[in-house]
Amino acid sequence: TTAPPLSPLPHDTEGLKQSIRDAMVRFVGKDPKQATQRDWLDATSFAVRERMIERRLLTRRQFDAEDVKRVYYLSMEYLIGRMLEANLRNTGILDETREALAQLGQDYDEIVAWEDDAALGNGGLGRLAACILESLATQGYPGFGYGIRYEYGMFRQQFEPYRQVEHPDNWLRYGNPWEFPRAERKYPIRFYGEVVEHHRNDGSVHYSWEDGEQILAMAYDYPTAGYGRRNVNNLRLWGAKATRDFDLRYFNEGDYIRAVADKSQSESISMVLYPNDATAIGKELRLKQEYFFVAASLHDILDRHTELGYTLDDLPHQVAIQLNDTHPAIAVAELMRLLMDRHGLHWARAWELCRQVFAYTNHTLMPEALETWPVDLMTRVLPRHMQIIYRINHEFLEMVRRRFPGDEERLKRLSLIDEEGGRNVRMAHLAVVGSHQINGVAALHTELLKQTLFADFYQLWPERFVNVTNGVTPRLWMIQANPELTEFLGEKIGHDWQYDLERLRALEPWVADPELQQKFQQVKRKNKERLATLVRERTGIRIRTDVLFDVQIKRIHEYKRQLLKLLHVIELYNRIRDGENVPPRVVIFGGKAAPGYQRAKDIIQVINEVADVINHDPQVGDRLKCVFIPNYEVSAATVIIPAADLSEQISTAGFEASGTGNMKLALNGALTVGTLDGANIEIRDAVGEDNIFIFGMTESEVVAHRARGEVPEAMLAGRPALSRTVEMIEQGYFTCDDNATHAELGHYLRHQDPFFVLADYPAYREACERADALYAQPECWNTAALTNIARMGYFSIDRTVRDYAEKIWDATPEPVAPKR
Ligand code: 26Q
Repeated sequence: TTAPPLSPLPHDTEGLKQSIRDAMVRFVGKDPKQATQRDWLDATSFAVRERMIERRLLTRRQFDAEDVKRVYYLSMEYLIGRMLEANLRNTGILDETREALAQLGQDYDEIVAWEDDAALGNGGLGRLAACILESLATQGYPGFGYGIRYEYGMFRQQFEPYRQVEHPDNWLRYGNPWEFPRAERKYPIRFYGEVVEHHRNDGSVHYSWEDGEQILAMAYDYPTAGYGRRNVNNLRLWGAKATRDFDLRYFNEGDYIRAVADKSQSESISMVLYPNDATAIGKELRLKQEYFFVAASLHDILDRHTELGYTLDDLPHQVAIQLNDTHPAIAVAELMRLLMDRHGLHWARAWELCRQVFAYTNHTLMPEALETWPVDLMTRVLPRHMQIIYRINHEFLEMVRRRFPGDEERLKRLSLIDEEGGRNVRMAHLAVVGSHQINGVAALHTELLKQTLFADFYQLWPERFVNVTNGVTPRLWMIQANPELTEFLGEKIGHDWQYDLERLRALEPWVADPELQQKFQQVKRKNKERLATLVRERTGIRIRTDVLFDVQIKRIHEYKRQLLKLLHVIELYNRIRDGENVPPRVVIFGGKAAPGYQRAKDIIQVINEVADVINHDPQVGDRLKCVFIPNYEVSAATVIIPAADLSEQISTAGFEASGTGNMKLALNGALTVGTLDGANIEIRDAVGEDNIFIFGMTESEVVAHRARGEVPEAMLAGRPALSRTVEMIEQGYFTCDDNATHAELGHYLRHQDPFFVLADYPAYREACERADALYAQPECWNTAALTNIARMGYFSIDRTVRDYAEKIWDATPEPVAPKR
């Protein structure tokens, strides 16, 4: 088949203006005179999407014509944020479109703000997936995302007035101009049913999976544009659709209402994102979601592979599949099933291919976040997969037995089935044995994986474990979020850093330059004003912009220790009321608690109550403000991060796999106050000890401290200020109606404190004081901040993606056109 020639669309202001006007009539169906701002958003989006899809087809043609290896990223989450501005920027028509809208009498900034965030993810893991896709396209890799088209993304957070309440995120309510529904790309996905054995004449046994229920997975494509290149890749999200069988089954019985109800029941698979980011839940619907998108994606990948004329033997040369945590790990069993039951391969050959294709990224060491599925549940929902998992386990444990004869304990530790407390499938073990490479997301994290969680596997296959330190995309987190700093950098060192972030180093000779520092300070101030406006609009609180902005933005979790920051805030409050001259600051929190995570929700409530007391105390005035910005999301992050002076990265050492907010904040010239955890360690190595405030127990000190088993309360001895703070919480000083929650939280700190908030507090307070002291010397502070920016090159997602390409995928970039 010959592809039709494409007539290129104009990319200048006049041409864009025409396209937007046309789209208003042809797609939105409105006279521009009647159009609302949302209509302008839609019309503009259509004009951009036309230009992207054109490049998408050209990119595909080139990949198809050449013998490229394709990389598939399987992730349950993509935390993308707003798409219009990102697509305009990466397509290279942002300025022209802004001008076109102005000529049409519209304000660009107001228009883009109408778009809902695509919040198809919880936090770090989902945002990393979005950054990786953007970088794959920017660097010209043939890399494609697969995921779920949740109809409801991450819930919206409100405070009523202190407690978190969740509201559904109906982001598709008004339609979505960015997606291309592919009605012809529908795959049937089976659940339940049973496995039938077939005995052939040659004595071989074959299996088929039959009956049960089927639903359809339908493709929705989201083009993903590279920055400064013509490459446009694809993110394919699957939506659940009922099969026609559904109708017939009940229509014949005349039960029409039930038929329609069952239809919508089966379509609920892709209805909602599970809002848990640190605790695995054993819900049947979650398992069905995982299998649903994995089965559809693998079917699609194999179809494309054969359509392109390749054989199964070519699979490892043409295809790499990256598993984003264990959420898609059932893919290992599914590919085995397809290769054997559908394509007739023998076990050994199928297993060889599988192992060469898959690689697995781990994002957590926390036991409660590790996925396991009850064997009973898996047997019922995915009977053939359970069978295959048993066989994988059998072959694997036989191998272990040969290498470590008589070591029964080792077999138990390594088994894919956890036999303690009911039988459960360990998805991480399935992912490890099914992959040729396993990676952690920061140096410390990978070392801990090797020494603890996967120690036995590391002993078997040391060569399979590699580190790939996370990164962030400078396109969103610098160019888009911080246009003023981008311009400032452009004036001083040009624009090369946008493609090669290491080139930020060119800034180093000038970090102490007074003129440059003054400009930097002006940029920060403008960004603070932008944030102050957002804070006023969302909370009614007025904050000054001439003081230190101290920011902790991330999911709420005990191990991330928002409580440590809160104790410090309360101590500052006490010192102000005691008449001490405390340096002024604004403390900003943002982040969501999983709806079922009571402790995290209590922490939010208490922070809000403490903030309310402080913010209304006339004795405090504007020397201290504390703000919890509701509904922290990607679009809010792009306003908060450029305004930050201090970046709070204060997790208990050994618990934060990497962190990526730490990188975004440092890139925008915030100094980190942080523990030696996750990527903080590598950030310290990059920026130097003098340009970061490190404090607290190291990972091994945490282990030793825990082993001593001291009561947390003992940490209060000889610490009157800290004791007073804890007492104020437990005595309900900050609440008028909910003493119970405060008393409970106080008790928790005194008697449980599983993440050593009290033990690390003195060191933390001291680190905050070092920060205050440096902030009092603006030249020193600005030098350190600019040095942070200059040395953040390593934390570009482009470096991360190249590491994956070289260490794991063996993939090479295929740029469609040189940089424009
Ligand atoms: C699992 C089973 C059932 C329901 C939900 C889940 C689930 C969902 C999301 C478990 C974990 C997550 C998300 C984890 C996550 O975001 N981890 C973060 O990943 C970042 C990127 O590598 C790291 O920087 C962070 O340190 C890590 O916490």
